Amino acid sequence: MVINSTLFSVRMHASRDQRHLSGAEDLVLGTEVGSAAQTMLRRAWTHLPQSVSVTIDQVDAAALVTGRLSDLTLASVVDVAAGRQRALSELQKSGVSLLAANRALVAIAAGAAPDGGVMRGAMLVDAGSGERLEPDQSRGVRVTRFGVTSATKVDCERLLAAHALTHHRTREALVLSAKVLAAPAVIAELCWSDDPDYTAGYVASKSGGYLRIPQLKNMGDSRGGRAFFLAAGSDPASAIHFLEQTPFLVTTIGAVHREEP
Ligand code: PML
Repeated sequence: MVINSTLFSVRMHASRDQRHLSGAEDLVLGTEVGSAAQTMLRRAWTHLPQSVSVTIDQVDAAALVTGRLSDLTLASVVDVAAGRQRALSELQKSGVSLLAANRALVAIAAGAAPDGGVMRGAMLVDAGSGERLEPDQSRGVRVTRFGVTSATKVDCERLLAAHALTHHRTREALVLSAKVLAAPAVIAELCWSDDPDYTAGYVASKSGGYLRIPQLKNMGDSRGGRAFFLAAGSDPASAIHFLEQTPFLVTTIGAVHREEP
């Protein structure tokens, strides 16, 4: 892809009874908008939605930031407790205090929205004090306007498949976390899925890359979410602006490593 061509952000959101069911996001050339939207609609339909919205916006070429995927390390843990312990120690290694890491982990495990539900966006957490910094604790901060070039997507899928990582969630989370880690003041991210059939999650950090942890919750649990940790004392405004508005395109893949059990 020629990066100075016009790009469009394509976003899908599917819901039922005001509850989020499925979402997708890409940054594509004008000629790819139709097929990107169709792929997203196909995905939305598998969730039997009541309402689906697809939003298409031309992005500001002058503001485009490009980046690389983090290296992915496959952690080996025996159960959820070990997975969560591993996440806490990885967050501490990346500069997050134990207090902040633990608060975020407990909040995601309990349902981080004020009503105990799953947030659609992410929590913003002060990496020192553990204080929640997002302006709206139900909505959270939504990372949008990001994607990956088609050639890089193919390379990434091939690399991940060689390590038996074939679920779209892994590639999409890697791409999203590349944008998150490029945001001003963000030092790390903790995430696991709210899909009750998907127990994997990750800690991504500027220093340690993307640590994929296969068990961060039990099967059948539909609580999950994301926390972005900001360097202690930082103002969240510029991180929020970057995450929600700045177009970000991944143009290079990273490597994959496997830890010995
Ligand atoms: C989500 O978007 O539902 C979270 C996905 C976490 C992916 C973890 C992985 O497979 O590496």
